[in-house]
Amino acid sequence: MPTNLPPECAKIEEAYREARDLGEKIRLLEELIACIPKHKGTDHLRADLRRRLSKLQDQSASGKGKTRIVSPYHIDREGAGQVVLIGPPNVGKSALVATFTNSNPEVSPSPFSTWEPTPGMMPVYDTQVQLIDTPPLNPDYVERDLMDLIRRADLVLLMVDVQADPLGQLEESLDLLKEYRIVPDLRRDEAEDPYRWAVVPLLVVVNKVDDEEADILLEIMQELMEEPWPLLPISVETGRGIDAFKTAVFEALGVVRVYSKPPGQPPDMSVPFVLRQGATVEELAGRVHKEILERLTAARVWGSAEHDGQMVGRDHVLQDGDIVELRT
Ligand SMILES: Nc1nc2c(ncn2[C@@H]2O[C@H](COP(=O)(O)OP(=O)(O)OP(=O)(O)O)[C@@H](O)[C@H]2O)c(=O)[nH]1
Ligand SMILES: [Mg+2]
Repeated sequence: MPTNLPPECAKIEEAYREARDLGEKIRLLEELIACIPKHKGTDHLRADLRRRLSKLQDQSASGKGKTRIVSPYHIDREGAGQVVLIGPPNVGKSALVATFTNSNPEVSPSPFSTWEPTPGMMPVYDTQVQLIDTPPLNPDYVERDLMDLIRRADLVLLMVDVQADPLGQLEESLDLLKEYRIVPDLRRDEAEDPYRWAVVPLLVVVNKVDDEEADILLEIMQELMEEPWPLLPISVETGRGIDAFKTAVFEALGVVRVYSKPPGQPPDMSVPFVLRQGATVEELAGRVHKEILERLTAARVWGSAEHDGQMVGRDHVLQDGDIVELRT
């Protein structure tokens, strides 16, 4: 919610958010734009709202508006997990998604260039992780749907710029999340009411650590840091730290890859089943086929069992890289 809008605009804004009818949304957005005082401080906000308006007008012209409006922030989870990339303007969020996934959000030297979330799939090992680029965190205009996306995420990556004021960016971003009752797991004690607050797994990505000179900035950041934030230093531009970044993201998702093998045949090593850590043979069977789950008697496991091909029961806990032959 814009914190510095005149009260009459805030009311229109509220109504705009609540509206589910496209015509109504367009009318309220036009009213909102007219209401906002025109000065330099509101430039970005007004530009952002005008872009939204033109998008809604396009939708209306193409006739899509007869159905309910689906928020662009409702993104179906795909692959090994949904990772939401957030942070202040201009830190390189879109650059990361554009460089390491199959999607291509706009990258720009000027801040506030992204105004809509864009998901892409990032290959990690032999799986794909869903990485979502988002508009910058902006205390003047918070999209509630973005906060909901963050709450639902399997993992949140908060990106800061080592060449700017990374610790300031970190604190400001966390303050904003806290206003919306979201805290990172490192600060779970700050969640006042476990039912209304969301505790999210969060890693801090420090971008633009391009070279040795930038390493010094990173060291300074680490020295000044008062909490043990899990830092992932990278440079999207030069590719430094990217492999370690991908590995850390995969590990933080808390999943394992398991390969299934039909009896008497070699395993299919091309596409693993991705299960949560702690998942059992039974859960794998359910994933492969409902019928297999019903008829499952035992399984042979290569990897986490004491010896290769050992017979295990339904509740054997699988490990990353296991090969499993399900017996029915
Ligand atoms: N030196 C350096 N510049 C980078 C790096 N990654 C991105 N940039 C530049 O930083 C600027 C901002 O990049 P974006 O990806 O548009 O940043 P963003 O976080 O998506 O910005 P908003 O959409 O405004 O929130 C662009 O000029 C990029 O080329 C990096 O690793 N090193
Ligand atoms: Mg962007």
